[in-house]
Amino acid sequence: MSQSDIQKQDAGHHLHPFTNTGALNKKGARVITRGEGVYVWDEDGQKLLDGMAGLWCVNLGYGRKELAEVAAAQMNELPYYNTFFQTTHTPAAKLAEAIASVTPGDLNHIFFAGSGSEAIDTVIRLTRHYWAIKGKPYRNILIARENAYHGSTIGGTSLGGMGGMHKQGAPLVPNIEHIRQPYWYGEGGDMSEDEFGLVCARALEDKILEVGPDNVAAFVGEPLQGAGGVIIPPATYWPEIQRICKKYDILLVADEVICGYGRTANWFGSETFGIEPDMISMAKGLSSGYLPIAAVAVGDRVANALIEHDDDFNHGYTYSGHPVSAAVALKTIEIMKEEKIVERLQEEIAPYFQKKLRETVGQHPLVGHIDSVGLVAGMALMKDKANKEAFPSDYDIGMVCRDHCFNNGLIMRATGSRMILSPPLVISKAEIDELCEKAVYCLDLTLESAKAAGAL
Ligand code: PXG
Repeated sequence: MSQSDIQKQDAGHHLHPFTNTGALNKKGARVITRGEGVYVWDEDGQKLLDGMAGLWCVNLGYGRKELAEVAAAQMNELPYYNTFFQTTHTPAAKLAEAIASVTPGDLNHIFFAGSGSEAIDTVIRLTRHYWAIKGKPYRNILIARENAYHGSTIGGTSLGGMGGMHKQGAPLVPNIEHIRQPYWYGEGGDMSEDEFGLVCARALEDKILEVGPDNVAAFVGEPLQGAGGVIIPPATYWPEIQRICKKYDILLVADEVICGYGRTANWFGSETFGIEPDMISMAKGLSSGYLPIAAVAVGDRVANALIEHDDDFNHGYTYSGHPVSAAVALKTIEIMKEEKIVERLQEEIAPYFQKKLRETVGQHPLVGHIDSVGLVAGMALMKDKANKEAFPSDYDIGMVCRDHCFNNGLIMRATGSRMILSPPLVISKAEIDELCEKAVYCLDLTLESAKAAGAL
């Protein structure tokens, strides 16, 4: 197959993230050229239903003129100014207030960053700095979970629990510990979901006691693990985590880079799972992915300590609160309110998605289990679902399925042997039907491929 000019330029000069670049260069990257609603098109004119909303972010769908227009207007008015030296600007101030209007509890103080990874670095520095202000600098251990994703900077990599990432670019940031993940279908054995949730949460207490309660700054967790495969914790998990954090006076941080802005059919996953965090990190859906922007919403406890402490917080980014990104994020929040995106999800679209997915994809012989909430789902592909037997590790069933999807008009992401869906929140019922129909067809093709390869 001959490569297009774009593919050749790309192969010649572009180092892709999380990619085996040498292997990709040989076949050429798929070139995506435009998007509209829940669809994108590639260079060959193939229309793809984007079941991943880009990378979990294009929540309002592609082609939103209002977002493009506010960006252009802001670029003409003030394309850049910083928020460092006792200055601010209208988009940053307005956006801080708008974010505070949708965050739960007392998370009313907003620190801006450019990406989710930067927001996580802010979390690491701010939680440690808080305890230093409080006269306890030794409280600097952060606890997170195995198979968590918290970004790809050295801070995000260290806090995340992805083994493959830890191996590259080490040594990592010190004083970060990990506990087991609450993946009931994969690791729950004979335990009930509720029992397993408690066991996994109590791993936090064990870790706190192991390292010493007075050395721990914070626990950080995604309400549901997104990049880890859409691992949704049992109902008992978060209340127990909350109880343990309170007992030992440990800050609780919800990393809502994926869950925030409607993904779980509430503004924030913390509401869905009953978490009362001291901080929330957010990005992606904040601007519907149209421009890079992220933030950490900080509750009164930490914010007041920072405000009352008469000294600079020596932290920030050139693009903290970037005016054009902030204007687009502000418009995104306005559209979400005006179009009642969250209400529509709660009342209509999320229940429809869940039901349809279970009645179609869930019945497929390859699909052992579906984890889903709101408009996000993870499906475990199994060799023998009745006996819960997984595919052998040398057969990458997820990649086989992902390729069939891509070649047949559907974007579905694979994490190991789990297939992931996280479509734009504006998806219609008819588009959900189309998504499920395509997914079943591609699963049929996957089954045939697995048989042909002798993996079944
Ligand atoms: N926290 C969470 C929970 C995330 O999902 C980040 C932090 C980092 O955000 P930035 O903006 O720095 O990428 C993320 C990002 C995947 C995938 O393959 C997921 C993410 C990023 C890239 C790929 O599922 N999540």
